[in-house]
Amino acid sequence: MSTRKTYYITTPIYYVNDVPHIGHAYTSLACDVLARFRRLDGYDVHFLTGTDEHGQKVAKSAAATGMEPQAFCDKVSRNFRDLSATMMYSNDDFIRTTEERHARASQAIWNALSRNGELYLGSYSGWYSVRDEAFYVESELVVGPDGTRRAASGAEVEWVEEPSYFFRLSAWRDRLLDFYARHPDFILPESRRNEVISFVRGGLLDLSVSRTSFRWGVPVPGDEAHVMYVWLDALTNYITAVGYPDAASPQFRTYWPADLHMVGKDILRFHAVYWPAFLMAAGVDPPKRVFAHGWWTNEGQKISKSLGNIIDPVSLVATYGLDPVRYFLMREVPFGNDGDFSHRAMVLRLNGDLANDYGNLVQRVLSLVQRHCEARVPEPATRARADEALLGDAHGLLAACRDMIDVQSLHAVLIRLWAAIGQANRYIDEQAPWALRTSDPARMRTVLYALLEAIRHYAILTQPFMPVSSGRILDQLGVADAARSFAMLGPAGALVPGTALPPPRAVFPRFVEAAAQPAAG
Ligand code: ME8
Repeated sequence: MSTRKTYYITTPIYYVNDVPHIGHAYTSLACDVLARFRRLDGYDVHFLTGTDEHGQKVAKSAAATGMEPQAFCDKVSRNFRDLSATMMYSNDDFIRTTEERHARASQAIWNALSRNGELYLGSYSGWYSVRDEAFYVESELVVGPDGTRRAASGAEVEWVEEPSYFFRLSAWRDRLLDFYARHPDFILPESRRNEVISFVRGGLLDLSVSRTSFRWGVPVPGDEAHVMYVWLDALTNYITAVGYPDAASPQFRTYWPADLHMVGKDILRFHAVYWPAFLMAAGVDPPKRVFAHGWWTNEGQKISKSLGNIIDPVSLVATYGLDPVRYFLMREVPFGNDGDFSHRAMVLRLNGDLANDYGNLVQRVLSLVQRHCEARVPEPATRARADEALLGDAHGLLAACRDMIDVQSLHAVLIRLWAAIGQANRYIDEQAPWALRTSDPARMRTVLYALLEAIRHYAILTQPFMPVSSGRILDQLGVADAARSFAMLGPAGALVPGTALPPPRAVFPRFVEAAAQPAAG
């Protein structure tokens, strides 16, 4: 078992009914940033993502293509794996719910629930939405002008009557409320926590946890006419991946309970109500936190297949580059809020924050060092007050960023880092090292050294967000791979005067709009 601090973080497992879009890319990206940050900060991280492959929705999508469900899942799941590579996610595992390890874990949690008297056989008659894979009571539905009932999500519902096992969720109301009270930061952001608490306070109905009208799922142990409800199966992935039901396994003991389940706000109820109830009922500790982030729209419109406005992360990366896309998604919207993707906003961030603020700073400093310090890290003399202020700020960044990472305030980390970059830009303008070349070369070297050191801090701390570009900056500063962790911030990893530096190359090119095609004729 690891003696280091551990951090187990998960994305939702995505349905294989669809190609990955910006929404999926976003959730996984947030997790990747958090995982990379914790790794650089010395944690033993386990970062899990994967695909949700059972249930009626996937079965129907497979049938529509004429493929066997498993072959269909294999094909679509591959797209999500490929997305990990495109976006450079650093996940340690990729789980698929059609894997053998998962059938074993799902049946084990079922057996634990059954043993503990938490399940009973009955019959479900009520509304079901295949799109949401959720049961709804009449009062949750809205009747549209055309007379059809829909869930609040807009999904169509159908009437279902079938034998079903139920989980005694109604009996968990007070224990859940007590759990939320004892763990005030189990659900973030706080507004979402309040929504969940008022939902649970309103009373819970027993939950149907098996289906009999189709076969694409994990068979219920001992009653194979039933398959497990896809959400019970899907949520279990988080413990499958760390070795459940082998609770004594080193992996389970090291990583469970998970530190963070990252989800979109659409699936908070499943994670913050059903999941802790299932776990406590099965005798397993609940996770430490569920964070529900907001929803992306495209140029002001809801993203949907039927509107044909799905944003493909692969083409986004092809257009703007990987790191600019990663930066934009994490910076543009306060993490937790809804956000809108637009080309204009993307270009503003790319040319403003990246090319002008960060890129120019690095380029200016490295070019001066190249020209006036014989392409070597200069030897600093005694620091002036302005140098102390610049470096003091750089040295304080890690503690500030950590506090924000602790509450998943990802945009705030970038705002803080760009405040530092802004300070460095003002410092270089005020100190004007280019003007000191002949009048006071020792002072010029001190200023450039302070700037190189400040940039080293920024580049180490931007690594979780922009791994490629930050790496290129660190290459140009002559920082060895082993000296890029957070332990090397501050004086520990200070640049060594005399180190030879390669010729500078711009890291953040400006985005130039393709010239309009001349009109024909
Ligand atoms: O719900 N904006 O899978 P799913 C932001 N299989 N995030 C978005 C988004 C958008 N427009 N669209 C999707 C499922 N997402 C279940 C999960 S977990 C045990 C099972 C993201 O493929 C967001 O994270 O429908 C949302 O919660 C998730 O994709 C839903 O993915």
